Amino acid sequence: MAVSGIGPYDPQNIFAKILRGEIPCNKVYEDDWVLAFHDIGPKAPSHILVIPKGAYVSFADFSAKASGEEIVGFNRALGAIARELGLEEDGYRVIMNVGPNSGQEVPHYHAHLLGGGPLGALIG
Ligand code: DGP
Repeated sequence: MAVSGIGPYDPQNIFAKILRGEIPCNKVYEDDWVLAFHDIGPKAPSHILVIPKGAYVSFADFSAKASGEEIVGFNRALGAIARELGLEEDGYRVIMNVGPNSGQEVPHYHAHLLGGGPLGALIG
């Protein structure tokens, strides 16, 4: 079900459960700021979800409320994961869905990191 990108945070959302270890995931990276794991329904040869450890509904919520340390930590980790997975040479795409128009399904901020093969043009 589509959700608002800025509504109250639901601690029972599926990614909150993954963060608490209540539901398993195929983890690729973890540090103080983020957890990264394989998407359950990959849309590219490599499709990783990178989520902050803090409770944010979406990019809109995160960009407005997270501390500078959290924002830097998240973005540095996102870039490092792409590098470590070998996605930089041929390129990759990062997508953050926010709210109903985007089709955001899980109300915990996440970046989709897509690569490992041609992705097709979204724009242009
Ligand atoms: P979005 O539409 O941006 O909210 O994307 C949510 C993504 O989360 C979607 O690509 C499927 C993925 N997903 C949903 N439930 C699970 C889960 O339990 N485990 C994993 N690994 N991915 C999930």
